[in-house]
Amino acid sequence: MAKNVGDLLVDVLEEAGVQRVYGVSGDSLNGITDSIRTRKKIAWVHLRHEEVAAFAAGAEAHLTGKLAVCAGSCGPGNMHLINGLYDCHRSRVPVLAIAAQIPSGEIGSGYFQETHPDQLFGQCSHYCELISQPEQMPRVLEIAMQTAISKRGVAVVAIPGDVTLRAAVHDGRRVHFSETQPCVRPSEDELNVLADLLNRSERITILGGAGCAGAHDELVELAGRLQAPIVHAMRGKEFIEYDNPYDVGMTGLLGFSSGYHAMLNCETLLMIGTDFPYQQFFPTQATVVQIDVRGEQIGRRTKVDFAFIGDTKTTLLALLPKLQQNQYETHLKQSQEHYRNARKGLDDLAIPKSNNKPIHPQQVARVLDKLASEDAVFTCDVGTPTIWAARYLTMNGKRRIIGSFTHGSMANALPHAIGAQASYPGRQVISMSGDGGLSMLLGDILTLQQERLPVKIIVFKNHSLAFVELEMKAAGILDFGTGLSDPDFAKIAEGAGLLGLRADTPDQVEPMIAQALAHNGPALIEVLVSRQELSMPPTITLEQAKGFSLFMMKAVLSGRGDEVIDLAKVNLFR
Ligand SMILES: Cc1cc2nc3c(=O)[nH]c(=O)nc-3n(C[C@H](O)[C@H](O)[C@H](O)COP(=O)(O)OP(=O)(O)OC[C@H]3O[C@@H](n4cnc5c(N)ncnc54)[C@H](O)[C@@H]3O)c2cc1C
Ligand SMILES: Cc1ncc(C[n+]2csc(CCOP(=O)(O)OP(=O)(O)O)c2C)c(N)n1
Ligand SMILES: [Mg+2]
Repeated sequence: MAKNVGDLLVDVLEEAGVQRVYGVSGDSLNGITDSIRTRKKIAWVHLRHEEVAAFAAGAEAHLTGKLAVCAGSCGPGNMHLINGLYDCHRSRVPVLAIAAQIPSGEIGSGYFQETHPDQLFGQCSHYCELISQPEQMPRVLEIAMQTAISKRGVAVVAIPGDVTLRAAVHDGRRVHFSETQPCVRPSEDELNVLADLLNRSERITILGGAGCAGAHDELVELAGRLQAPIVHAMRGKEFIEYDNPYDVGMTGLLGFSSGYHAMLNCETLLMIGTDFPYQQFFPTQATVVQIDVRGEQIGRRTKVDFAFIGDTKTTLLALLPKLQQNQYETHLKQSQEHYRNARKGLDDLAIPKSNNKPIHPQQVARVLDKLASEDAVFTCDVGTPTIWAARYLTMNGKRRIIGSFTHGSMANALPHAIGAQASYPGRQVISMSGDGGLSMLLGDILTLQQERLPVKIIVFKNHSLAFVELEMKAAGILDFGTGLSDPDFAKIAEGAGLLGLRADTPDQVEPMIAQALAHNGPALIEVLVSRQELSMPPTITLEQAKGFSLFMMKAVLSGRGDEVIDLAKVNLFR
C-alpha cells in the first residue's frame, strides 16, 4: 500500500530512535495513531489527559537526554498539552509535540474545534509550524526535531488530519547524522583572565546548577584546588551533591542556611551552569564570575563582573591546569562546619519522637530515601514535596529527581513518574505527590494499571494546599481557599487497580513504604502528615511581614517550629 503522510511522519520518528508517543487519540490524529498501531519499534502510550502526555514526554527527555514525543488531537486535545509543554520548554528538555489540526479546507472558517496551534504554542516552543501540504513532509518535521534537540526545548508540528491521510510525496528521512557534540569553551586568553582572578582570590564559593551535569569529577577537582565550598541550585542537586566533600547544600528559601551563608561570605562567587532565579540570595559585595554555555543566560540574576561562555566540562578541563592550589582553608572549613550543623538539624526533624499523630513529612521522605533503590527515579510535586525531596533525598549519581522546578506547575509528579516508568520499565519510580497535586490530574492514576506501569505514589496528605497556606501566613494575610476535603486515596487506588495503603501513625510509615516498594505493580500509600510543618516564627509580626511573599524574603526555612525562618545575616526588614 502507498505510504501516506502519517506513515512517513511515524517512519521518521522511528528512524530517529523515538520509542513511544504519549497522547490521547482523536479523529484528527487517526492518520498517525493508525500508523503507530502497526509498528513494532514505536508504541502509543495511552493517557487520560494530554497535559499528562506532555509532562510524561518531558520526564523521558530529562532522563534519556533524547527527543521525546507527545501528541494531541485538534482544538481542545492539543490545547491540553500546553501547560506540560511550558514545563518541558522551560526545563530545556527536547520534546516534539504533534498538534493535530482541523481539516485543512476548514481552517479560517470558525469550524468545530478550530484553534490556531501555530499561534497557541508560540510561547512555549522554539519552533512551531503548520504542515499544510504533503510536500512539506518530512522536511518541516525534521527541522522541528532538529530544533528541539539542538536548542533544547519544545518544537511543535501542527498537521491537519486530512493531510496525514494524503499520499506522501517524499519517501523517507532526509537527514542522516547522529547528534553533534561540539566542544564549547572560552578562548585561551579568556581562560588566563579567569585563572588569574581565581589564583588571586582566597574566599571563593562555587554556585553550581544543572549545567554541571556530566562534569561532577571536574567540579570536585576544581573545588579542591580552590578550597571552595560548592552550593547547588535545585536542578543541580542530582549532578553535584553526591560524593562531594565540598558540597554545603542548596541555597534559596528551601535551601540550607549553610548554602546561603557560603555565598554571602565569599569574596569571589563562581557561578557555573546555573540559572538560580532568586536575586535576593546573591551576595552584593563579591566579585561575580559566571560560566554558562548560553550567552543569553549571563547576568540574568545578579550583577556579573566576568562572563565566560562554555560547556562546564570542556571549560573546567581547560582551566584546571592553569590553577594553583589555594592555601586559604578557613572559608571552606567554616562552610563545611555550618553545613554539618544544618544537616544535623534537618536530620533530627526526620526522627519520630513518639508514635503520636500526626506524622512529620520529613520522616516519610527520610524513610523513602532509605528504602528506595540505588537507581530510583523520584518525582516531586510543586508544593511541600519539593522541600522534602530537596532536603531528604540522597543522590548517588544514579538516582534522578524530576520536578517542575522552573515552570513551577502543580500536579507534575504523577505525570513525570508515568514518563519515567514508561521509558525505564525495570526501574523503581516514586512519585512524591501532594494531595492537591495528585487530585489535580488524578484521572491518570488509571493509566498505571492500563499501561502496566508499576509506579509507587506516596501522597503527603495534609488536607491542604500547604505551600500556599505557608505563603499566605508569611505575607500576613489569613489563609483562605487552601483547605482540602480529601477523599480516601487508598480506596480510590484500589478501585483503579493499584495496591492502596494508608499510614496514620509514625510506626506504620516504614513497613508500609517497604510493602509498597516491594509490590509487583503500581501502589499508592497515603500518609497522614501534619498540615503546618513549617510556620512563621512568632517573632515576626503581621505588620513586618506585610507585602513580603516568601520568595521575596532573604530567608531560609529552617524547618523548626519555633525558629522557622533562619534569618539571613542582614536584618530582614530593614
Ligand atoms: C516550590 C519551589 C521552590 C523552589 N525553591 C528553590 C530553592 O529554595 N532553591 C533552589 O535552588 N531552587 C528552588 N526551586 C527551583 C528554582 O525555581 C530553579 O528551577 C532552580 O534553582 C534552577 O536550578 P539550576 O540553576 O540548577 O537549573 P537551570 O535553571 O536549568 O539552569 C541551568 C543553567 O545551566 C546552563 N547550562 C546547561 N548546560 C550547560 C553546560 N553543558 N555547560 C554550561 N552551562 C550549561 C543553562 O544554560 C542554564 O543557564 C524551587 C522550585 C519550586 C517549584
Ligand atoms: C497549576 C498550578 N496551580 C496553582 C499553583 C499554586 N500552588 C503552588 S504550590 C500549591 C499547593 C500544592 O498543594 P499540594 O499538592 O497539596 O502540596 P502541599 O504543599 O500541600 O504539600 C499551589 C496551589 C501552581 N503552582 N500551579
Ligand atoms: Mg497538600
